[in-house]
Amino acid sequence: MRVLAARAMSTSLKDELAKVVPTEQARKKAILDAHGSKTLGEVTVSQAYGGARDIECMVWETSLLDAQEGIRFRGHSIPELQEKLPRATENGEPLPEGLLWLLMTGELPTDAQAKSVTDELHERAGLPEATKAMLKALPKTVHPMTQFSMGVLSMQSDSKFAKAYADGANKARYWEYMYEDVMDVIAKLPELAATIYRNTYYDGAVPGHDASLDYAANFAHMMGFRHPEFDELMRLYVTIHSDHEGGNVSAHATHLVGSALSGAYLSFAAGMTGLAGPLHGLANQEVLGWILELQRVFKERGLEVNHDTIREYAWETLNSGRVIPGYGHAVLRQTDPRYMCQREFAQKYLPEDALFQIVSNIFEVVPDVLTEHGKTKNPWPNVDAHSGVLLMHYGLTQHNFYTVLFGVSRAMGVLSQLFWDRALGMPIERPKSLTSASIEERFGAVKA
Ligand code: CMX
Repeated sequence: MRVLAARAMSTSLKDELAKVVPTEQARKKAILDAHGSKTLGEVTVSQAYGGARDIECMVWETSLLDAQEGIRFRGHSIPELQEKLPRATENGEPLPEGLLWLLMTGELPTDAQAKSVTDELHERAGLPEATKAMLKALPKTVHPMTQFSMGVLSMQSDSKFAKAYADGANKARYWEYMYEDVMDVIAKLPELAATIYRNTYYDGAVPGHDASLDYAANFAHMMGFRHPEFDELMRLYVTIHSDHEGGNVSAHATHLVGSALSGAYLSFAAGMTGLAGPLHGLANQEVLGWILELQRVFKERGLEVNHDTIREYAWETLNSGRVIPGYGHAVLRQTDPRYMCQREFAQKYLPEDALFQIVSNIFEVVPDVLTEHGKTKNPWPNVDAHSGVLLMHYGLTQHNFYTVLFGVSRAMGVLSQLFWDRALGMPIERPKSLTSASIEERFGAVKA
């Protein structure tokens, strides 16, 4: 009854989108009519070989990254979101449900609108029995991220978009079916992730879904955590990891696969297999591994943790041909604001934590080491350099699970955009590729 009352008071997300979609479709048409033939820039041979860095060739509505300032979600920086989005507690962290409203509609929600998203996600939650059975049957040695992608794929037969397409849906209505899939996937992820967590590290018993809690607190609860500070951490975590414009691997993979009209389950699973790579989302697992190894080696060698010993350890890593995880970025050229807000969380809640002290020491030393090393274009920490220490503090110690948390969050950004891809009628992606021989033919062969 409580849920129904809250819904009646506020506009539902789908009703709001029904108003916004035609406006945005008209806007896209106007932009193309006025500016369609203008150039966004040139592409060099280095960029073709170099991971398409900085080539502006994709439209991504939900967020935009500035190399110096960091990410803005629909125009709002992270500190602004912390101030303006609805929260569960006074002076607490933003509710990810409010962020989802913002990402989808472009407007900050009222408390009632955020609550309507919370309620809608609760109503759509629940894993199919076949998914639970499949996860249970997997060996505990299967990496949690592999389980996560498999779990998402296993639910694809419930795709309302795929069914509507098979039934001959009109293109003009794609967005309605995509909305259904997007909300269903986001709603089911906390239980999927919690089931993987409880199966892999415990006895498989998952605490029951609690619809009286917000999305992040219920997620924490289903993993087996009941600590108000951990709930706040999850709210912050799910909010800040959600989106990082369109070119990163998980976002681009979701968008690319979706362009073939694969629905939200197939597209998001593709994004998650990309997030599972160590240069992308798996870096949060790698960071914790690097810090714990540092602790182990220092203990073995009888070293104390200080700037000199950390500097030496960082050089050992670099000299052995490995990267320092959590540092560097393809686009950012400053400390990631997602790192800074996690640091502020640590300063507020766990200033004396031993691992936090190490992370702070690393922050004071590694940028100088990487600058001296002279290779990386950005010596500053990214989002992954901090999250593990916060999770460890509250007892989430299994660091090969960390990327799954990233994945739950990332769904909000990449699936909001997938919704807009269909609403705006984005076509199948098909950039032009070249061979080395074709480049030599065009510009001249050179002696190797
Ligand atoms: N440690 C050591 N070397 C690094 C480095 C780091 N943290 N970051 C970059 N470099 C090296 C690159 O490996 C590259 O070396 P080569 O020329 O030998 O190939 C050189 O510096 C130039 O790289 P770049 O242009 O500065 O960075 P890229 O855009 O190629 O790569 C990234 C970006 C994030 C993959 C890279 O900085 C990296 O590997 N960082 C460590 C892993 C990490 O933290 N990833 C998480 C990123 C955030 C996320 O997606 O979740």
